[in-house]
Amino acid sequence: MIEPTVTQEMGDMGGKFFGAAPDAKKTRHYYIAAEPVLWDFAPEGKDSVCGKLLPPELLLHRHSWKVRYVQYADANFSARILPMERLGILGPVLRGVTGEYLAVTFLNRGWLPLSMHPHGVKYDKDSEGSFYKPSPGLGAAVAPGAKFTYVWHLDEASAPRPDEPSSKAWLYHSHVTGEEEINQGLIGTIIVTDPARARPDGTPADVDREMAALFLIFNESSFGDGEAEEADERPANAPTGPVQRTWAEVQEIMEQGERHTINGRVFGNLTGLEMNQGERVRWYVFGLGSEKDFHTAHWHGETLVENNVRRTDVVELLPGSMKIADMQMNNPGTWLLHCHVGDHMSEGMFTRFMVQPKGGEAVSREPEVAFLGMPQSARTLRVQTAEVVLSKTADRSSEINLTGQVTIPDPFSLAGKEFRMQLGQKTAVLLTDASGVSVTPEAILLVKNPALSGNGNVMGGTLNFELVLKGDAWVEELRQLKLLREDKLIPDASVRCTLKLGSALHETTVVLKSAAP
Ligand SMILES: [Cu+2]
Repeated sequence: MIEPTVTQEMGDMGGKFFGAAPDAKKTRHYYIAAEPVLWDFAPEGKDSVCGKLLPPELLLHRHSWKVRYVQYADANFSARILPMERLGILGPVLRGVTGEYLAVTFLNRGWLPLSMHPHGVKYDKDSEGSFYKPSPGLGAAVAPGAKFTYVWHLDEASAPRPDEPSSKAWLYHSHVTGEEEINQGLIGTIIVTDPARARPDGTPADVDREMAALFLIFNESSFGDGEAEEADERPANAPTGPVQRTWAEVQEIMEQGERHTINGRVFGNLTGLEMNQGERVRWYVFGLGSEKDFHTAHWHGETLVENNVRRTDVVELLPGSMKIADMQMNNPGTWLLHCHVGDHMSEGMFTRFMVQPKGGEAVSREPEVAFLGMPQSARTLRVQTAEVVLSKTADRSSEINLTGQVTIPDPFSLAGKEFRMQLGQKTAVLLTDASGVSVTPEAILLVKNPALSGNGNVMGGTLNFELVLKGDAWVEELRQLKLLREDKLIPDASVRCTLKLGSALHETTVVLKSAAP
């Protein structure tokens, strides 16, 4: 058991870079907590790529308790940022341009000392986030409940060289002990962009979209490498006691517990890899894990240029690899992305990416934000549809139908919690029962979480809802906001929407659409 370097009682002793606060104008502040999450390796519950059932072992053990890096909107650590679907288990993307600082306030909500250790960037000993002798820094082992602000400098030595692509990605991960924390899911990435080749918002100017893919075999067997090696040293037919197992038995158990993932998902269950024909897409590709983790990422349908040097459709990855490959989307369709190592592929290390044809049907749902870790993706509330039904008959009232997502502390009990939605100046206050339903004369709320359990606990930090705002008073509010003209919505009508849930305030802009007649 490691003695923490920072405890809750000490408060946040970080925030410095070699003894001084970094220049505030050049600093981007992030709030990241490590939190227990019940992770689902295959949320669809099937292999829709091959049209098959999942293997029995996986069907039985689709979920595992993981500890993940979760981003919050501010220092209150109450409003979670909605994770991007395509990142899967990867933590929040932290980014900046060369010369900037990242200040990362880390809160450990796990049960063991944890840390954040970055690759590539410049840090002093306290912000290294790694525990080893002699004299580990303050951020080396943050105790459960404790906070520490790491400061990392995106200096020249962390930046892309002129002959490299305009942005590069580094891994960060917990590094108190090492491997087990990565297997827990404590992994994320830092993107550094060359300002000479960046847009004003700091995104690389020569690409239109970013993707990230981590190839990693998670070990869910509860055996570490130690047990496997110990069994290795035993003669094949040595007598085994109740605890001692033969090499073959250990191998069997280890293999049953392997999850061959891309971003923590298996058998095509990583979704959100959507792009458009004509776009230039940058892939940040990573490998991590142990001696079985040699992977060959292979894309169907398109080729890539790796690191500005060679054209390929396979990127080789060893544990700890961080590679960049650019793809010009010329070939619309749905294509496979998989590891080309035979048994990894058959164990589920594959998914699909979608290239939408130009001028074709729009994607069925709101496409994800093009760049990773940008403010417009840092949302805690997302309203996916907002339909306005304007009734002209007396027997039916007008209504606004909303569907959306909001993040909540994990786990969270719905019963008796106020759901306070404000549109313009008008507010609906709803108190749900344990089944997630609330009905008032002015609104109906339905919480739609598959994991909603009998006592009204929502797991997983994301709450999906349907909300009907009933009555002409809501339409009157839209009229006050000048969003109606001659009893029709004006084009591109949008309204500010805030939701208070518990102590957290969530905000977003909602684009209103007229319901089909
Ligand atoms: Cu592989």
